[in-house]
Amino acid sequence: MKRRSFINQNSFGLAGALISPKIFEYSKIIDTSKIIQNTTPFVLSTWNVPESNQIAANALEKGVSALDAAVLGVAYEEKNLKNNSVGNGGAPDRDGNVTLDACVMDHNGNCGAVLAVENIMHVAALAQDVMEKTPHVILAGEGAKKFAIEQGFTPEDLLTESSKKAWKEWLKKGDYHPEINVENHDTIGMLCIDKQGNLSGACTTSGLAYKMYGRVGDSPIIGSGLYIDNNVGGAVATGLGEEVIKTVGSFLIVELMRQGRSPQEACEEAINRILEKHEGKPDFQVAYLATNKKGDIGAYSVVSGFSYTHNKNMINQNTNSNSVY
Ligand code: SD4
Repeated sequence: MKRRSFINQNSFGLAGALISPKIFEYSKIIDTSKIIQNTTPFVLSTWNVPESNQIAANALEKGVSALDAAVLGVAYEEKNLKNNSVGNGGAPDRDGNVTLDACVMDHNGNCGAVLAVENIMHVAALAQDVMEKTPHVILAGEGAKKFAIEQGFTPEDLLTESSKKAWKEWLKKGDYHPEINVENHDTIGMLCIDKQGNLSGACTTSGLAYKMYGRVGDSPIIGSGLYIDNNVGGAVATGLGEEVIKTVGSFLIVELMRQGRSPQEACEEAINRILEKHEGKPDFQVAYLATNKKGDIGAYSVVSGFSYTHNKNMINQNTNSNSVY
């Protein structure tokens, strides 16, 4: 079964993930003699997303690759109408268009991204298709949508009644200050390590609520919203994308780890790079989450309130936030 039809047909409930045909399909094609049995599947995500992590962890347990597990895990949030920063139900731009951004990166350094895509819910899977089925890394806007439809994705209206209502409320003031604070963002960045010991990741978002039409943040930019080096570790970002892009945050964190910093030290240094440019207390949030190849975790944010989900061996641990304040 192709990824899209799986995604479209599956409710992504936990039970669905446990018995998914895709997972059985994967377990059939994997040569289990090559699996390093003592490597623990590892899932790490921004924000409080136990269902997404569980789905990815279940997939990893079955021997699915880290990349496929991450795409599968974030797809739950892309479909989750309660998450208004990702996929279906994501907050629109100031003109009422829901435009989505996503990227993926695998253990070989391959990557794919889609920018400002409309009407396609599962943009992380689409980014994976860009990576695997085109000679390119990035497709944007109408071109990305056209490619999605060619690949079998179903176009749909992603502006839900509640997102529309919130947008109409925002329009009353029409105050154009891209909003990003502790409460209103849930971009999902997910890092997975599979049974082969390979690290991959995915990042998916609707971006800033009420952004300008065509605005793209850090989330689909390789090195900013996500970066993986299978010899070192990986990092993901959430928060005000402009600040992440200016400091190429995720790449910076991985490079700092390469130079010997722990994931925690690397995340703190990357936040400090941002803070150095802002006198006084910044009125925005940026948060980083990282792991090295051993599975040591780092997390740090400009403002307290960042949470992440660490799912190791099918155990969900919703851990607390780190902050400079
Ligand atoms: C962006 N980093 O578009 C994203 C926003 C975000 O949860 O993280 N929202 O800038």
